[in-house]
Amino acid sequence: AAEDGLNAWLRYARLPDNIIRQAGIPSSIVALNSTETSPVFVAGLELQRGIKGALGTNLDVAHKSNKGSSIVVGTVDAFTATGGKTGAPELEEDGFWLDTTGKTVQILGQNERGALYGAFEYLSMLAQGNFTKVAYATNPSASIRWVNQWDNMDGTIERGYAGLSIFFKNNTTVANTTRVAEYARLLASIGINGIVVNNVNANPILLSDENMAGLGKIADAMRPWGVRVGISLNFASPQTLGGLPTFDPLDKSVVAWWHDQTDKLYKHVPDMAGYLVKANSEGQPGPITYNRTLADGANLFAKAVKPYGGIVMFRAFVYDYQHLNESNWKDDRANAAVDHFRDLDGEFDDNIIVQVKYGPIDFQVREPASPLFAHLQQTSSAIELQVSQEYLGQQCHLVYLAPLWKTILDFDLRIDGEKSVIGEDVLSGKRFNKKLSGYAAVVNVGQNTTWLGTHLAMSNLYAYGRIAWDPTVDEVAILQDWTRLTYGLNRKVLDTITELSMQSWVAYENYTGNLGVQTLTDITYNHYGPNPQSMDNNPWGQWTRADSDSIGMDRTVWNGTGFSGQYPSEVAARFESIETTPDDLLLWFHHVPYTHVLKSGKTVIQHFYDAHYDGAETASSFPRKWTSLKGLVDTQRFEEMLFRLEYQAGHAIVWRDSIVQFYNNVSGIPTAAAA
Ligand code: GCW
Repeated sequence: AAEDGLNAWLRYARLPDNIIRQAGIPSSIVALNSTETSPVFVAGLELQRGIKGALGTNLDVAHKSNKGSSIVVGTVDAFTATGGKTGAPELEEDGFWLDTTGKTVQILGQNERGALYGAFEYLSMLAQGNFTKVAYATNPSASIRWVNQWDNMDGTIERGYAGLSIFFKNNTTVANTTRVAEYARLLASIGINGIVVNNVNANPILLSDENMAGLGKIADAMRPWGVRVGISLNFASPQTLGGLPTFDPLDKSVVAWWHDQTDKLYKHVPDMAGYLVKANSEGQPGPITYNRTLADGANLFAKAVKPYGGIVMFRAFVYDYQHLNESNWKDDRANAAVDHFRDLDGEFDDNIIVQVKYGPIDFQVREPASPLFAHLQQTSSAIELQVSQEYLGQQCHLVYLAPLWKTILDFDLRIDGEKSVIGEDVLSGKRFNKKLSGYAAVVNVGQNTTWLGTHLAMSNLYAYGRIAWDPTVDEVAILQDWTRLTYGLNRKVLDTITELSMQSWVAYENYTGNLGVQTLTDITYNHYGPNPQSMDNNPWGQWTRADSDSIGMDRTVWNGTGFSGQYPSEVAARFESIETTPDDLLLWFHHVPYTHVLKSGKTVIQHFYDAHYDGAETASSFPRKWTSLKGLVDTQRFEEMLFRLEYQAGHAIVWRDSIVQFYNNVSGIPTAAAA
């Protein structure tokens, strides 16, 4: 069973015989590359494994075209070089053509990575018992589809909820890279092409000679799966590790030191994807220490990796927690990213991508989209999502995140009055004509055999990859693909997991923080459990400004922090006024009395009360609904999930009562309908 867990959605469980009979697939596999470490070679083996598992048929893998009917996987170029004829159109990088209509199944990639993705897509169909004849090309929406691990060198993981690191221990890289390769396989199956393996709060020790060699081994394990490795850097390394007197990014010795480190890294990892940098945020060192700009800092690394084709993901999550003061009505951490980056547009080298958290604060249960995307017109950008449920129940609560991400990706920023939907137009690079753009997600898998600590949490990783490939994809459809691949074809299982998952984010929002007030979780330490009192007077700038008669952050231009003015004019005008701000973001943008009447007709305070009862009620239905799957899901997963869902139902009550009581005490307004 542990092994099944590690296979996640790539279990290839045997289909029922009556379904297998309809398969009608070719009788051999041809993988058009015989180099064992190549993605196409690996794709051949994966096809063999998947078909054996799902259909019970043993197919041989050859590496040269044969005359009979076969499943051919390779690049378009390799295929046509052997005289193959294909209807494949011009493909983009990592794209592929899948044609199952002929006697030969064609899985042809623009590059080898694309061919591997095509093989996974074909297998996904087969494993779901879908033998429809198809012929289509698909290309990724964006070139950057990465995950970020927040793994520390000592083997712990920041905001990791699934055990210790699969990459590091005792300040070195692990010797056994089996799990690393298995992770790469999962990532490849959802189109992920890059990974940053260490925490953005980076330990310079990763740059020791021994660890660079270890990174080489990690990259070797992931390369066959088309996943390129990158690392997070600590800005002060020239001083703390290199022994230089300074880490000023414009100092010649510092520049030389970084170039030297980069050259050494590329000896070990010749295809290293690049660097990720968190600078001048939450105590991390950065260029501002020397009165240099963030662009000066980013450009230093960009120049070092440029000759190797590497890129720099530079995080926009920059704010100074030592200077936020709630007694100042105009202070607002939400302003920080745009304040820091607005004037730097145009100053970044072309191999730099500014990586922007989806909302202006920090992975809250509901946030408006970051306005920074509208200001990065000459600069490439990527969105940062979080598969790790840091503020969203830490994998102890079922929260399917795709619907939350969609509220951001589907949002139209109306930049300069033109359609500028974040996923489709901005992150695709189309709006500002960028080749480098896309997605990063904090994932934090660990040694736990479920990868994320609990079975259903993996739908989030799966959905992330599918959305990065195509942000317009339907969140229910991808959830159901994942469910069939992970739990089989039983209709009741499918319906139940769909129902629970699709209710889960709404429920979580209901029993945690409503109306855009943020998650109301503990902010000082672990970001888990109810702690509304910690949401004010903290130095982190995550405030609600709850007093005895009113609540919410006034982020208007006319009377507040001015944050709403960071959006392009149409959107700014909408959020500036209470009338046009949607209820679910009301307290994000406005400070109102508890008795303020929402568009729904309820008062703010009554909405809080009712939502908490509703949310807890929904959560309490989860274990009951899951129980109805007894016998339809294997015992281990059935029991383990039931345990989690029962816990969630109980914790939702704790949440409900804490929040209701807290606001009842603060406001003195009784709950009208809750009883
Ligand atoms: O929200 C905070 C997290 C930190 C994290 C930081 C960041 C890696 O609580 O743990 O540090 O965000 O994204 O840099």
